[in-house]
Amino acid sequence: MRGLYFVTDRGLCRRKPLEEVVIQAVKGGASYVQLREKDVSTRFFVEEAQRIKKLLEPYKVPLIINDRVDVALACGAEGVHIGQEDMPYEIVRELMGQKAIVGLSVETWEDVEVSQKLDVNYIGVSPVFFTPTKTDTKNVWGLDGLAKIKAFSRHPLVAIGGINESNVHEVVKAGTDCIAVVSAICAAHDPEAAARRINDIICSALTVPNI
Ligand code: TZP
Ligand code: MG
Repeated sequence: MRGLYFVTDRGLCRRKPLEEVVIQAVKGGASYVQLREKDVSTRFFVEEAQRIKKLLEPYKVPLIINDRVDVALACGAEGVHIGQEDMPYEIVRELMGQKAIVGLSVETWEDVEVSQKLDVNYIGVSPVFFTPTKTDTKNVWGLDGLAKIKAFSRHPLVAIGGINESNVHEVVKAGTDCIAVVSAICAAHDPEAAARRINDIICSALTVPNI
């Protein structure tokens, strides 16, 4: 896991179709897309996931489904992202298979410790900063918390929460491998340009050529 990871939020998309925002984010440099839906029917979620899976194929960008293993399996997604209250990791792995990307959010230090015993593909450090996009979180890690997790964890880190152009450089420098962004892309007037600016900062902070 490396680079920019775009997480969707249909409510923040400024009346643009979600599919359009996803493609713009990818054109701007997102290396992963997570489809996150909290208020749609299962039928809608599956059909949307199937459409987005097809759209992403030419770009070779993996699709990761938030929370719902059934939806991930139904659309053939490359991965699933689970939180501490979702299906237990071992069952997710069993259902998704060894090749799938399985990410797990960590909200407390205990979550970080427990995650070390699991073969997750990454842990989502959630949230790094306060964010109005998701308020039912336990603890804000801050840059110090992120650096502490980096020093301790054997898993790649995906930092999420309140990250935008103005702070992404310092978040990468604190040690994360990957940056997940919702509103800084979804709610931008030009999501492609916003993704490109954020990705450029990530790539220069990682001191690697643009991903
Ligand atoms: N998980 C932890 S914070 C968050 C999620 C899904 C939302 C991040 O949204 P934003 O707009 O990038 O702060
Ligand atoms: Mg969840």
